[in-house]
Amino acid sequence: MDEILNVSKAARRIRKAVKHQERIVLFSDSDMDGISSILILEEAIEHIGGKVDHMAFSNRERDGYGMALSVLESFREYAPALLVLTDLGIGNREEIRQAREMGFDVIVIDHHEISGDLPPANIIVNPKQPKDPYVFKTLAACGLAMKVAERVLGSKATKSDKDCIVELAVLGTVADLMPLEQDNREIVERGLLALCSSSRAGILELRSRHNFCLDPMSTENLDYPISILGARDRGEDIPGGYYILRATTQQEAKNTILRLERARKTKDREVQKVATLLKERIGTSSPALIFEEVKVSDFVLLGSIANILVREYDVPVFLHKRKAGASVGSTRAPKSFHVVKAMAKCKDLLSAFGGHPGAAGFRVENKNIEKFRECLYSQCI
Ligand SMILES: [Mn+2]
Repeated sequence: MDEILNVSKAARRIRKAVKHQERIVLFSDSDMDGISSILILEEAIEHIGGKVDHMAFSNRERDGYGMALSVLESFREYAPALLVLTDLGIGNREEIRQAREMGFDVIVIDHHEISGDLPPANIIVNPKQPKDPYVFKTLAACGLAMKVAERVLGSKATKSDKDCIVELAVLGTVADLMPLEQDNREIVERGLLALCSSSRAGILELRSRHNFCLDPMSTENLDYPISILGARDRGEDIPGGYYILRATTQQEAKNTILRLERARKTKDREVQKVATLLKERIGTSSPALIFEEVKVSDFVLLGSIANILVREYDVPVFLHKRKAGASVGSTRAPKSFHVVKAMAKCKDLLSAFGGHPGAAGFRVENKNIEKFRECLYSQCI
């Protein structure tokens, strides 16, 4: 069976970087899929005797969608180096062009929809790219990172090495709501078993607080660990989920878990409150599309609020938080509506956008908001 395009090539390039002691920089989205992806690669690199020199996670509220130029600028001191982007990057044409100019070799491991030309990265792993022969297209980024990491480890990888990878991949795959079929089904089956026999301190501590290894094992049991590990950690450069999964003792993991449990409760309250306010605002009208400015403490709450509205009204939902100059937004939609294609039709009005057919993000200058709204509406009537 065909392999996903460039999986082996990416693995060879990473091995080469380790062998020649090149500097390695990893950059990822900060959600569960991104955290899983970065950990899978970092641990594979360490396993073959290498090290990651710098690692960072995107801050969507501050930097928008993908890799911002300001973020790239903060990597400059590491060039020349191998820069690996996971769970983002497929839309960062200009940023990757500049990264190459700075002296980075760039690998993009991303599963987001491709609109327009591919970025000028050295190696791109994304089954959605035109020439990719692989039949199954809907792996999470961590599923792709897993395939690369398994190649990095090579034939010497033991079952326990592979378990360490797949227990991370199941978390990102389930959190990213990937269809649980074919490759993903295998990741889930193996991953649940691996999680439930894991010796990772953070996993043991999570299990001791809330046993998610019930019989029968099911992805629904992962709601608790994912809600903690995938919590967007406001103001933190490195998300707490990363620290929990890297912790060497349960006590070390516990401190972060307690902090994130508190944060989750506060977040849930705010999500419910704002969703209720919006429902009151929309009332009993039956809108073709919901497009609203929302006041929230944190941009990352928009996705959860939009999910509630999609369930309630069954129409595409675009929510944005206004900031000086530009607004950042999050969108969710029922299956019948492709949000990335819809935004692509309005792309001249947007400074950035990208994501999946049913869940994506955007950044729009405040002066263009009304036109953007009209552009979307015109596609819904
Ligand atoms: Mn993802």
